[in-house]
Amino acid sequence: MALTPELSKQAKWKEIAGIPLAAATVDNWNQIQAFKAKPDDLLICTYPKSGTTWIQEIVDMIEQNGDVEKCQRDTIQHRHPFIEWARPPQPSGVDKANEMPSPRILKTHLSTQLLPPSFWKSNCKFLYVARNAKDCMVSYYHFYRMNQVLPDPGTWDEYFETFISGKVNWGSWFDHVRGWWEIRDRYQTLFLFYEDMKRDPKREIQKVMQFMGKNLDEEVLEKIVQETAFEKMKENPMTNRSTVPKSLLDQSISPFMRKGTVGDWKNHFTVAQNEKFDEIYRQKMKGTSINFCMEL
Ligand code: PPS
Repeated sequence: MALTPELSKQAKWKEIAGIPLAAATVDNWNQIQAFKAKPDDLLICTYPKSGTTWIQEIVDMIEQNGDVEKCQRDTIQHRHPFIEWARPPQPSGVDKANEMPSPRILKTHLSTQLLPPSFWKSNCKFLYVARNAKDCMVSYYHFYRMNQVLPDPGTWDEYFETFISGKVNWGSWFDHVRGWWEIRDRYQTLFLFYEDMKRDPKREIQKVMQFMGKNLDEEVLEKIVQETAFEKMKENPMTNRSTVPKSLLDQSISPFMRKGTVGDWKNHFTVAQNEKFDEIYRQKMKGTSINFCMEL
């Protein structure tokens, strides 16, 4: 029987420990888990839609000492190997990382629970960016709408329930953020917040610079602030995903660089949804000291 588009979309997703992941990632799980991290690796870690592209561009700009041309060498999704990425016959994220000279800068959306164990053993540097759950949910909803490989998110009300249940790609926001927050003092971790990056980008970029062991002039720092601003990155073909075919990302439905703001959740959540979400948040995040800013 031929698969309908819907069924063929679903067939592309499997689970590991109850966490939905791309089927090709799950099929490649042994290679991913056996990945050999090195002590001088820097791993960019995020829950999806938390500012991954933004922090990647910042890290690359710092690494290239503010040289814009060098940052134009490739699209952002190809500059840092994405550890769990697999789309045969293309080389996997692990293959690309293995080919990369050290010191390597790598990327993952995996939770602490699923991270290849060698990252812990090698005491790598972790750069985590967290975004408040409500804006993350909104951004992920629009990404599900425009991403032609992900399952149909349904209506906003339907997606709201799916997100809360954690049955989205890479799993529960709550488990992800809790996990990385809890390990931050035991490993070399810089834990940043999307909202702080919006409020004071220069200060947060300075933190990244120090964490990377770099010392750049004030002028270079200012340039990085300007080049990584939302409006600049929205127009930059190396960061705005415009090179990805429409059959994968349909930006006429919703642009990848959509709004880049804090508090867009207020345009989506009903009063009842907000109350329900706050209650679930209290339960799921009970006992953690993490604090999110919900509006600027
Ligand atoms: S992905 O697909 O998981 O890699 O997406 P990710 O890059 O993590 O998140 C996409 C959201 O980040 C916003 N974005 C930015 N915000 C502020 N400043 C800059 N420079 C920036 N670059 C990307 C992007 O617009 C998505 O958020 P929403 O709320 O959907 O606009």
